[in-house]
Amino acid sequence: MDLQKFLNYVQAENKVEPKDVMPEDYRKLLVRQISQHAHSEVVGMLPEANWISRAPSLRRKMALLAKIQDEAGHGLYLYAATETLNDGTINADRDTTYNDMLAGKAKYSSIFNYPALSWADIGAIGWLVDGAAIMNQVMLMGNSYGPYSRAMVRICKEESFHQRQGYEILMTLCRGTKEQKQLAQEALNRFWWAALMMFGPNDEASPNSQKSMNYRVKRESNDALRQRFVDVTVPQAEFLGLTIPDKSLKLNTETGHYEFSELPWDEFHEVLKGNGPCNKKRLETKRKAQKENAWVKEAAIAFAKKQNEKLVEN
Ligand code: BYC
Repeated sequence: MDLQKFLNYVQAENKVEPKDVMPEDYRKLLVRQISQHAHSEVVGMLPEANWISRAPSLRRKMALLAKIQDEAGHGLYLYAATETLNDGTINADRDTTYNDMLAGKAKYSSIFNYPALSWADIGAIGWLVDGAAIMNQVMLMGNSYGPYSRAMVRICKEESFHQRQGYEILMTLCRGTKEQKQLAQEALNRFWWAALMMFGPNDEASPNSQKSMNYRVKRESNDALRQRFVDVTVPQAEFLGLTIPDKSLKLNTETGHYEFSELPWDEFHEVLKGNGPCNKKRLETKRKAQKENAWVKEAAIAFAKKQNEKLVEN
């Protein structure tokens, strides 16, 4: 495999497809990132699912249910995209990657290790978490691996509904009573730093960035995307009448960008090590669901086998 030829190919904006020859470390990087992305989608359903039965109206419940179902769909697209990278040397099938996550060997986004404590948190998740995810995923639509890039196009369309759903919940709370507005402010306080950490470590502390950029998986750096997110989100908070919980936040009129405080990186590393507020609970919930729902998978496999046998007979 001529590495330089491959780099020239992806850097000229060509797409790599599953059966194409590709460097082993490109394949590995993709399996790591796409499967972790898939895990984030399915673990990300948990904090919100906790509020389905407590949504304040039927309309809110329907919108939340639809959003959570979308996340399951995103997980499916992404596990399917990961499986296209199975080549006999790297095992990228769904059971393997999923079990790596259940065993705590594979990561999922740090943000889903925080609890959703009030209804306003559901608004903050849509506005900030889906908002941050869109910022990252719009960039990923242009990544060099065909199946990942196409999955991103579809996912981004759905994410923009999710973001608006969250913002609208907060807009309603902010136009409500003093207590409702206070709930919205507390949700922003809880989710602001955790949302900024979704973009990953600072560029100089990001071991995967350089390779990922060379291979055109990442198109922009962690810090560049984080800055863009802050720049678009601060005016949205002002419109809601909420205060970003960062005393150092200020607009630099020369650059046109907001300057903000250093992130709480110790907390980020603790969450990645499994010591966040909900890491253990999230994995326990997923392990329990896998055990209790194993019969569904067995029934689906038995049904598919029967259908195949019928096809062969005819
Ligand atoms: N959380 O070298 P770096 C959603 C890890 S779900 C946990 O910068 P990279 C939604 C990183 O993996 C959408 N781990 O890495 C669903 C690496 O460790 P490994 C979620 C993190 O890959 C339901 C190490 O730190 N979006 O929208 O170049 C409800 C060093 O980092 C995090 C995605 O999954 C983190 N925040 O860049 C609502 C996007 N940050 O793997 C909403 C896809 C870093 O070497 N992923 N790490 O052991 C990416 O774009 C990139 O993987 C990242 C990190 C930007 C996250």
